[in-house]
Amino acid sequence: MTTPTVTPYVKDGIELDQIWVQGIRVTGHHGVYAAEKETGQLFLADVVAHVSTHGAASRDDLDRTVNYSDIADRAADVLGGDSADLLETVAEHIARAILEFDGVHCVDVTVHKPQAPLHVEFRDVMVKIRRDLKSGALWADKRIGSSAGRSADLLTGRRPIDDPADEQPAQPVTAYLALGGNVGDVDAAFREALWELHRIPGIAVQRASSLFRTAPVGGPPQDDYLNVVIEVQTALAPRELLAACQGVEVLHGRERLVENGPRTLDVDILWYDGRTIEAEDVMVPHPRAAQRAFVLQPWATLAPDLVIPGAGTVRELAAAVGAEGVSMVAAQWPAPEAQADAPPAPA
Ligand code: PH2
Ligand code: MG
Ligand code: MG
Repeated sequence: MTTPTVTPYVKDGIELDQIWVQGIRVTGHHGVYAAEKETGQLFLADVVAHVSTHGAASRDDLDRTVNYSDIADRAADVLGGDSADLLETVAEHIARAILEFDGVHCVDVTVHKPQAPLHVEFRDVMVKIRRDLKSGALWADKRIGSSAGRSADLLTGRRPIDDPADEQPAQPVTAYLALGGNVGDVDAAFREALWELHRIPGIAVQRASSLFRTAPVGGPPQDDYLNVVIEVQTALAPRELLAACQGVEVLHGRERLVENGPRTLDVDILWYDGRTIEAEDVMVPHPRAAQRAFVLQPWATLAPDLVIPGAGTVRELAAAVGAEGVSMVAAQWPAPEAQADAPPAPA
């Protein structure tokens, strides 16, 4: 990550010091579109608090400075809190919250929305603001959010874990995702989705399975699906990875009208570091993966020896469910000629 410089803030003729917290990462529900509010996506914030650190340094005393862990908590509370339409609003709320800390005279806040629903390829969208006490004092009486009981661990910078679905891995881990769809140019949507996933901070797409055409399972009468399974390396917690998958679905205009109904793009987590997670919103391994030929047949071309906790290997399960209704349409996917502009090398 490149570290930009931040123009010093001058108070009483003296440049203040800066405390930085970069890449605070939370699933939020901000956006103009209803689907963004409902599904959520990744938001990131960078915060620079302008303070004088001389007093704290001379006495080596945390009470005389601003605890960066508190900065991170307040920013995370706003990112993950009440949904706003605009990034501008989110940035403003973070700035107000940080200015409430004693000793902070000015704050720079950048809010990133790398999965914003745009019509073109892009890397990131961000809004950057500077607010100082002169402007911030207006809101000093407004308390935003609460960080009660959510202080980060000072050594690791991570929050204490009260839910395994929020546990960020110490090192990137392997995960498998299933892609499916049966509306529009699904092959193109899959290839775009690889890019969209790959450019999310904390996800690196590694390999793809063969591509399969599959008869619809469940739901109303509908067209055949295309299905593929991909392998990623991820530094995201399971719930963050889910939000990233759902954000990519939103980019492809996915609407949830009928259960198991036709869709432009479905992205499901199949497997995450061999873990079992049973939260209401995050189930790993995918609860129906071990019964579905449209998942297992592609998966068996990518990771036959992988063990699905509590079920068996992908190869065994694929053999057990059989291949009725599913047929390979491309052993090598994305097609070799499409790979010049594809991010990952397929299997
Ligand atoms: N996804 C479903 C329901 N049914 N059928 C096929 N063939 N492929 C899918 O991806 C699929 C499905 C729910 O996600
Ligand atoms: Mg899904
Ligand atoms: Mg699904």
